[in-house]
Amino acid sequence: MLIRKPTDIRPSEITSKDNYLNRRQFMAAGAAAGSIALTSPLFGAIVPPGEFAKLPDVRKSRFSTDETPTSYDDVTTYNNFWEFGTAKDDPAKNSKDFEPRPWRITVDGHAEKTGSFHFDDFIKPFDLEERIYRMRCVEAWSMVIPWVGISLADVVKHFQPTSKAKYVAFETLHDPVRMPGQRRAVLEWPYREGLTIAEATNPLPILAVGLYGEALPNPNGAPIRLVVPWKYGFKGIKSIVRISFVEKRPQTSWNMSQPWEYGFYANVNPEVDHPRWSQARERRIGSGRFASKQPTLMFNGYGEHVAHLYKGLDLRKNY
Ligand SMILES: Nc1nc2c(c(=O)[nH]1)N[C@H]1C(S)=C(S)[C@@H](COP(=O)(O)O)O[C@H]1N2
Ligand SMILES: [Mo]
Repeated sequence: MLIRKPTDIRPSEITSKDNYLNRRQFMAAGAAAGSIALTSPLFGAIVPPGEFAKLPDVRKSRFSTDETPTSYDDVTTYNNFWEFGTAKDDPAKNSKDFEPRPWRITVDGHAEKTGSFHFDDFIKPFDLEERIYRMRCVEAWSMVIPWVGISLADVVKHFQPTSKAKYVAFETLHDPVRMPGQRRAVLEWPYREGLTIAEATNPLPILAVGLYGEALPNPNGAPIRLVVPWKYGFKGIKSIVRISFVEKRPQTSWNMSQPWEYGFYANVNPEVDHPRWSQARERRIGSGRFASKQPTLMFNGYGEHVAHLYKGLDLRKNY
């Protein structure tokens, strides 16, 4: 692992976030120069992988868990990202040449502000925060990921949705040339997801633009993806190109493909089995082949922040 001391980081590297994506520097140079550092100024004990340039001006968040983060290696090589293949190690292998730039994000629908923005301009108004979140896949495995992102609630408020906007819909890039998995009809492309306005303005969801202090790696949804820690991982749509404020509940990819298994809400719920398996326990990735499974928590442990959103909903029917 290539790592540097804080003192090895030139001040010129810690600049505004406007152009950090241009700074995607491979650290081989640092290694050649003989740097052998151990901690990062931003992450204390978490040793960043040192592949990309560090993201500047990242604040810590009170919403972070103090559980040990899953290794960078596991986070970036055990993925679901069907645009690059359906096996867990496919995204890392097949997204190597993907260039997440230039990148535009279109914001449309029922909002005072809409438009099409370059990635850098899109994120410029917002603060970067490190959010270490527990993540739970519907396939009964979990990770702890030190994301860096911007608050989705801040983004929603910035665009000023009108009273007609009841939901926020998201779409992934549709480009079978750049995303070879889209040449097969394993899902109806583009990948789609959605949240209610109340969910999208809850303080927890973020649009992640990095992890382990650095720009988001391709297998994790570069350059920008959704992270909703109390929901199953499939809500966390990757490589977003469109955000729409809509009146009707939007279609979502997994609900379209297998409605009898995947609903709109997708809240982590140990009490309701998936039709083909239990959701009561989970395997923490990296904890070893023989590690015992741990219990899954209601709302993935984030109930104090989100349970009120579902008061009065039967969570067995509204899954
Ligand atoms: N566009 C897109 N987004 C996606 C997926 C996908 O196949 N395509 N898979 C989802 C699923 S099922 C999970 S569990 C998470 C995995 O995120 P990670 O690989 O960064 O851990 O991404 C979600 N976002
Ligand atoms: Mo998932």
